[in-house]
Amino acid sequence: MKTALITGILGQDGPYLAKFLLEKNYKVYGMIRRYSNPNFENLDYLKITDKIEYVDGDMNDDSSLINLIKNLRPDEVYNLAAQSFVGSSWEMAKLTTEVNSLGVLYLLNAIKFFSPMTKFYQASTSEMFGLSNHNGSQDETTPFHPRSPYAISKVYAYWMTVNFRESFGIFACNGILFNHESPIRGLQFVTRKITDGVAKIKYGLANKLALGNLDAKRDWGFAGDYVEAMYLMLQQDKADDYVVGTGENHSVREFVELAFKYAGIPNWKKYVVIDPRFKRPAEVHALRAKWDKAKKVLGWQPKVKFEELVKMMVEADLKRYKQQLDLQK
Ligand code: NAP
Ligand code: F7E
Repeated sequence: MKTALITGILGQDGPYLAKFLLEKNYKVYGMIRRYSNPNFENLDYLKITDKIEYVDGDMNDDSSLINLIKNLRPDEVYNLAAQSFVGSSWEMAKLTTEVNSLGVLYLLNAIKFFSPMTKFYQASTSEMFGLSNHNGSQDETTPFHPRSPYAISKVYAYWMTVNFRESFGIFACNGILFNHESPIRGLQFVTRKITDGVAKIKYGLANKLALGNLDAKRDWGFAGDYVEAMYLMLQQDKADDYVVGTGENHSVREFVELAFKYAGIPNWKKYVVIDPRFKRPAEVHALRAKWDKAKKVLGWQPKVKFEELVKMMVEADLKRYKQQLDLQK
């Protein structure tokens, strides 16, 4: 039985990846921080909470990572833990750097010294491309131009991952993933904020949805599809870096329009207000993946299309609020 350690198990991608690996008969260890009351909601949603073995660790605490790697010596480590919200990274630049940059160095060092055969996946991001438009789409050769402390912290981690591969022969891969969403996406990210807001409006629990820049464009895919690409990267003969996305991009405005449409609410403009607090000091205007390498080498491709993704998220949030309201009756 293969073993995998997933950091960031309580987030969005952790549960989807864990489910995927459990179906492949892996023993899955999920790293969680010391909390008096950890939130297992996302794992509950996928019905896998009791199938994972939880281990303590914090990306800010190198000794906890050393202990884990030394004791578990897992076949694969998927590093998904991060301060992942771009919007907060300007206010929390130091914390973002410690978790997203130094945390990766600690993990790589632990692997190098205590379990050099462990394969390592680093959750890199399209945010690293930032302003690098590159004729409208970005691939593995596109130069980085990060626009936020979050993106900068991830550029450090990207290069450290490459460097441990080149310097010490560690099987370390970067998945440069474009935005991926799901019904368990964090509520502050724009897609889930919209679908949650739309559901509240539908049930009369809110009458406004405050957003920032509606013109920003992203290549949005489904998280459930993208975890397969993470796994495939670690099954190759040679470690490498891959861009993962859909090749289509859409604006925040288009997402809003569709979400209101799927909820059956006419005239979205009546509800959406622009609040400058949700605009960023430096915006990433448009991103679109050129994911040919993932298709050619990994044999991977996305399954869920944009319209389907919006519908899936709207329906899930409508169902959540309906269940809550039914319980209150
Ligand atoms: P997420 O929902 O924000 O989950 C991140 C997880 O990291 C959370 O469960 C959080 O734990 C954990 N974490 C934060 N600080 C930690 C620390 N000091 N020690 C241990 N754990 C810590 O993120 P996601 O959307 O699943 O994304 C997974 C990874 O992919 C992240 O690294 C993100 O930056 C990257 N990424 C995401 C996307 C995307 O579109 N989703 C695209 C490209 C790359 P708590 O639950 O305890 O707070
Ligand atoms: O913003 C605009 C905002 O916060 C998307 C993370 O998973 O994906 C994510 O980062 C766009 C931006 O995601 C609001 O200005 C408008 O242009 O959903 P987001 P993100 O910044 O793209 C990448 C790939 C990651 O790696 C990150 O970890 O939407 N926008 N109005 C808004 N964004 C938010 N959050 N809230 C608004 O009200």
